Amino acid sequence: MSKVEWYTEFVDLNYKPSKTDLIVLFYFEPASGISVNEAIGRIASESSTGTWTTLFKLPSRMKKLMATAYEINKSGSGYFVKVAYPLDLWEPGNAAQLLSGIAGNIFGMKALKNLRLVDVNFPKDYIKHFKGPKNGIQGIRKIMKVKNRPLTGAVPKPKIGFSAKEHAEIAYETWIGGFDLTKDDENLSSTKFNNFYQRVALMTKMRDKVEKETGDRKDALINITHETKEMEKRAKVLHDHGWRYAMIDVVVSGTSSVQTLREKLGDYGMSIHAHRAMHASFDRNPKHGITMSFLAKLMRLIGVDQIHCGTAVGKLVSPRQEVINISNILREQKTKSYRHDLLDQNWYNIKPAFPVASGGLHPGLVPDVLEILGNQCNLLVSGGIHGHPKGTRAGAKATMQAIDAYNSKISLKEYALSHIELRQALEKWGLMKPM
Ligand code: CAP
Ligand code: MG
Repeated sequence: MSKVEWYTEFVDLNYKPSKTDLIVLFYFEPASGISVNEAIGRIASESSTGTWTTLFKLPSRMKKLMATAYEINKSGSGYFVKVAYPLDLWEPGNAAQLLSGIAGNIFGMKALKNLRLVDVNFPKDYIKHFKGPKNGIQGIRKIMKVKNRPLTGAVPKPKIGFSAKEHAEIAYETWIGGFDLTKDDENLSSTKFNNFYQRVALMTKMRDKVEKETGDRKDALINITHETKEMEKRAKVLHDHGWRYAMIDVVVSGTSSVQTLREKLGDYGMSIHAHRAMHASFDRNPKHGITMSFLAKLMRLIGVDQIHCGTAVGKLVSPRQEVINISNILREQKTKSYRHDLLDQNWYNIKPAFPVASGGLHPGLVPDVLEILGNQCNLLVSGGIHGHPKGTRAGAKATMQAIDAYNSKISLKEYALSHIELRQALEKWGLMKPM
């Protein structure tokens, strides 16, 4: 039978990528009966110009658009492979089209038992078509007037069910306890018991009250997630009420709406807080899906100012090395490659973004998280303040005391001797790591 497949034409183990190639690192396991070469040929082919069979007509210019699988490394029961993509494959500034290519059909190929998109190196000529964060780390610190410590925030808990009035009252307690931010939860948008527009109005009154009482900058991560036109409308309402952030659930909203809102919020000078709800549906399995570090990289490129990175010690799965990788990708101007988990990345003029540690945190875990992330992060401690024996305000104070203790290089135990709210928090939770 004549040769009907041409996958192996997408493999060249001696290929040297050009500086304009976009490089993708995949982990894969071939299905039984499929050779490594056939597997990597399929990955490179199906994510660029190929299909399953040789074609009647193949204009010679197509060769210039073919991806090339060029470097393989064995790892456990699978392999890592690097694939180089000619830049002309990718529409400038179109994140959704990139995902349709490198994270599309290839995940469904029968020839692969597992496939994981690990990381991407974006060349300068690709990066230059994206805005990156509007304010970034330095810009946010200037706006919020917070210098050398993490910014702190909390979500009212239970995560949904409060009226707009109750929500604003809890925000007041959170802010007066010393926190910078009050955050909507990922599943709060506008409900009959907590209408978005009413919440904004009441939160604005409370913010102005606390800013007057404390002289500190206070703000909120108010969730505008919805259909894109409504998101733009809600962004304008936040801007008109003097808010400096908007929150978007970026995975469920999709890269296209995040790009649209980056334009709109950028015009208002506002920062984007990116919640990553649904990420664990594709990043948790170490053998299949898409890494959180790639999602974080793509979101920094599009232009969120901060995104959740996990905690390594909290209630949600977030391996320590992954938290470190994500925070490096978000904060550094030049990310160094690490084993097979990370490719080099020069960010050129793209501003750094804040990693956000959240999920099962309480004052007793603050040193563990700051050990990993340092002060250049956001700490969201929600159940960990609203569950304090003396309530929200005391819980926020206890968390701020734990941060001060860490930065003064004093143990929590010693610091708690002279700080009652921290002592009360340690009496309830100690150093427990919630499951
Ligand atoms: C945390 C949280 C956050 C998760 C998100 C929640 O509340 O508000 O959404 O942290 O996870 O709903 O669970 P607690 P991640 O502080 O009370 O746990 O940050 O890993 O994306
Ligand atoms: Mg939440």
